[in-house]
Amino acid sequence: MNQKYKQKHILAIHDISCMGRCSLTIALPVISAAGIATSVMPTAVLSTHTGGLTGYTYRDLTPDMLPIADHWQTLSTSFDAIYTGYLGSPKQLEIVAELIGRFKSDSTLVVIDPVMADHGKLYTGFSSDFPKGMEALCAYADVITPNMTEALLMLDEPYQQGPYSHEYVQNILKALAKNRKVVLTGVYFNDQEYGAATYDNGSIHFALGRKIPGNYHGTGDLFASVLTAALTKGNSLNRAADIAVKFTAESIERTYHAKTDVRFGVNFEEGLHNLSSLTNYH
Ligand code: PXL
Repeated sequence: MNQKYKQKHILAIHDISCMGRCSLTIALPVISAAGIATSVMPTAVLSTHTGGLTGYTYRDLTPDMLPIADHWQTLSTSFDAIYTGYLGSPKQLEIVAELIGRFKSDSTLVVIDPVMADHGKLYTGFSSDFPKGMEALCAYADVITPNMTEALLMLDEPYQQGPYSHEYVQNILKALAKNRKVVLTGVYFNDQEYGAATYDNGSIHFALGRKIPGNYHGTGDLFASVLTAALTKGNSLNRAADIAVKFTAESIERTYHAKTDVRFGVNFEEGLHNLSSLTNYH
């Protein structure tokens, strides 16, 4: 292999929600459009995601995860990043820790999005002890990307609605850091701007875009997928967060103007043609 032309390769571990853009139906197109080869490990197949939709089917793929990994280990493959999102059970948290042990090399970036809650509530199907298990998995991460609800659950603190003070956000970042980088989403200090705050070895950065009314499903997955792609291409944490906020805010804005049902996610597809150049290393 000619290293100069070596393409980056990411392993994305999330569910497939067949309809209602989130998890792998976002991670795969987004990371691919950024120019990065994407291998996927699906954790479950659902007819739709569980947010605001009822009657969905759920096929648990836990028994397939280690056999898939066993096969890959015969192929001498390597990953520049391992990126995990929605994991449906405590058993899957354990399996993902094992997969990181098997596939992480010194140069592999581990991004864990502790997907489990939003707007002050755990997602349907998660028990109240799940955040403890997710917090334990996050010990394996180089970067974690919780939203405000997930961050407070990991810290065992009560949920607070925004707008927040700078001091409040800084304290959450510091409490979560523990030798890893933190990108906290759902951060806002007023009704004009909305975005993320990063924490890297004591330094804090705010990446904010225009605040658009409404709660749009799948935006956490979109943000974390763009962030992971930008980091894997060598961008700094702060630049990656700026890129991910810009791309996510533009996708929300398109959806806001189209007035589509927010449960089906945001129109990120019409931004994909720019994503490769947007995420290039600067
Ligand atoms: O977007 C996060 C997510 C991912 N996967 C499934 C979900 C959710 C949020 O509700 O239900 C299955």
